[in-house]
Amino acid sequence: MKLNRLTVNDTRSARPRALTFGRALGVLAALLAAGAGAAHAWPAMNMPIGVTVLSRNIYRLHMEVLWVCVWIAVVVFGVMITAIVRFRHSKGAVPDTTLTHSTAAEVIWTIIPVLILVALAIPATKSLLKLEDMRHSGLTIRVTGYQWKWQYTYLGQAAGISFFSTLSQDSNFASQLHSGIDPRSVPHYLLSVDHPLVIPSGVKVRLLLTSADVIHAWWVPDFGVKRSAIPGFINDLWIEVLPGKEGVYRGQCAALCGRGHAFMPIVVDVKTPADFAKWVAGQKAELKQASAASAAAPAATAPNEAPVASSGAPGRAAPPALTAQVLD
Ligand SMILES: [Cu+2]
Repeated sequence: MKLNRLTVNDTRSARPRALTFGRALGVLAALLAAGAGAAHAWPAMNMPIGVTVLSRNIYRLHMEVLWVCVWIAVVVFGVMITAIVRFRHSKGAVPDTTLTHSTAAEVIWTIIPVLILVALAIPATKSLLKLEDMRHSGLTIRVTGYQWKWQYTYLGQAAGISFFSTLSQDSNFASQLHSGIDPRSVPHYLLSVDHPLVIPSGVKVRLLLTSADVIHAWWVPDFGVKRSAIPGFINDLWIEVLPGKEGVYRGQCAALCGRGHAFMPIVVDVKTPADFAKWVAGQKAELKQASAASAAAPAATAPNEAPVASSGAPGRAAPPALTAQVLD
């Protein structure tokens, strides 16, 4: 498009137009800067950075792509606004009807986006490959979804430890009709369990996910992972919580799995490797005690203890009456 110079008939001064053009660019720049700045400065608006190797990797990729998008927006909208303001009809511009095709322009506007996409695809592919790389894990845990609870069965060095993780009693009581309990008074309402999954920090933990009934999904936002637990299939994912980020992290089942879908939260207690080793030793001692007691009196099996390496239906004792009423 050619710009026709202003004619003498145009009596408007150039100053107000210059101000309008400058103001438009200023507003655009301010909006872009505010948007990009907010993504950094206001974590609530952005995706969580997380505490694992993978979540940090995903966040870094997300920010790289965001900045590429910001700069594309600056260039594209900048050119568009410049064209709209400077080459407007009221300023005397007339369309150039002679330019109907330009091979050079087409090559340029094809090659530049292709190069940008290739540049983005390289780190994205690296992250995807990393997500799927299950090698060299230090601990493997089988996770089985049930309507509506999770079972965690440790393999390898912690083999023998297996338990169910169900909604905590206080959330369970408060969730019932006419309970008279204000859910806001319950800490971590619907996000707390009786037995959290316990894992060590600084160790690559591989989770094998499956389900005993319908499709569930294991999702902890701070870990940057979510994967379906499908009956008859084994999916896997890995978590490596960064040292120094020990603590309790919460998530939920992320697949609509029935009436009690909202009542099967996920809680993960991340311990230092030394504390995790102590926890494993304690659990094994309890198991030994429980099996000795059950050998002496089979009816006295501790509640919430599932048989080791069990398959099919869980062998846990009947849950408390209230839990059974709500979650059966
Ligand atoms: Cu579920």
